[in-house]
Amino acid sequence: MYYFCRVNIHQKYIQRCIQLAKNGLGTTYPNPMVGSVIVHNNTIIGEGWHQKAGQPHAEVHAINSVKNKNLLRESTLYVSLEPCNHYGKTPPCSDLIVSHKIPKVVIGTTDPFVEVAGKGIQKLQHNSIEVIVGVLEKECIDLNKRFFTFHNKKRPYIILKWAESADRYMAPLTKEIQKPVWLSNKYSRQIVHKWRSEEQAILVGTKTVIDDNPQLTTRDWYGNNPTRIVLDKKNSISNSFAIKDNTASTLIISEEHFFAENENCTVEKCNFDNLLPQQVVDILYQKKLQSVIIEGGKQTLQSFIDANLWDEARVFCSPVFLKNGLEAPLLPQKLFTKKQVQDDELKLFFNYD
Ligand code: AOF
Ligand code: ZN
Repeated sequence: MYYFCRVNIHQKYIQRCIQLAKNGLGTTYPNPMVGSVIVHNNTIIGEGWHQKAGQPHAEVHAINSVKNKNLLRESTLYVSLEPCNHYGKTPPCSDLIVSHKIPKVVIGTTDPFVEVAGKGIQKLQHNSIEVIVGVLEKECIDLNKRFFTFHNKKRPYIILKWAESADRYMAPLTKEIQKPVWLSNKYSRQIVHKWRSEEQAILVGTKTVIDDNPQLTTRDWYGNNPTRIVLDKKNSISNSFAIKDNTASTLIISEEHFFAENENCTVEKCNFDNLLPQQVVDILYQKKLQSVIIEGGKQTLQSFIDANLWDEARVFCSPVFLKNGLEAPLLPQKLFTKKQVQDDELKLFFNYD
């Protein structure tokens, strides 16, 4: 009796690399999350992951963790991202692999960073190391979707978030009518704060600031506060709004040229009448922000959808009917039959395959 195994041996170890890499969630930025294992005679003899930008890469930790270094000459090194070949904050991992005479390297995916992109693989091959590339490639790219989008598309990874009623309204028409509890209960708030802590920036329009006076922080979770971005065309948000407090840094994108009075605020000028979403993502790219979560309102969300500048939409859906109100943003129709994860109250849409 035997079982057919769908996962081959390389996939098994790259899967372990991905698992190790995730230990770095939230601490490696602007570097990617990377995991590495070293296998000798079907046994893992070393493991490591990249913990923090400026610190050693995954392969260095994996190699250092091997007790008997002589075994490296008969081992395979697995790594979820192509070993680097440049002097950045740390020296090239490719040189380290060559110096330890590791005969075989299995890689999840190539590195999109121009300093590396294929050069790490070349260096290994030129030193007669057997290289296999592309094991669980999709999973390895997905692990670092922000890093890949930033380097390949020259813009941050863009997540849209909103809540809507069963009849697709975002809010009642008048502020006097309270939003139903589900639109903002303590559980949805906590998950939203967790999401915020995973991104480098959070963006809203002027109306959201003036209507809701949000803080846009991660106070119901933990981790870093993202940089707050507000589209404030006419510089109409006064210093009394929470978004201008000192809990996090704020970037105001405006048509006006003015100096922010608070030291945690900076201002960037933009032409609001001409392809605003593209100008905004260009500014975020220049500021090296690899991801942004857009939390509204309707006009802002819809402008990014219409410009096709989004990667993921996270929509809280309620069974409650509002019957009237501010209509929810509309995603392209094709997505409703495409990839969609459906939960009772949360739908996820992806703008890529
Ligand atoms: C690897 N293994 O674990 C990571 C890699 O400034 P540095 O020296 O830290 O280099 C950063 C770049 O190196 C980063 O942009 C990415 O291309 C690669 N990251 N490479 O072989 C790792 N974190
Ligand atoms: Zn490296």
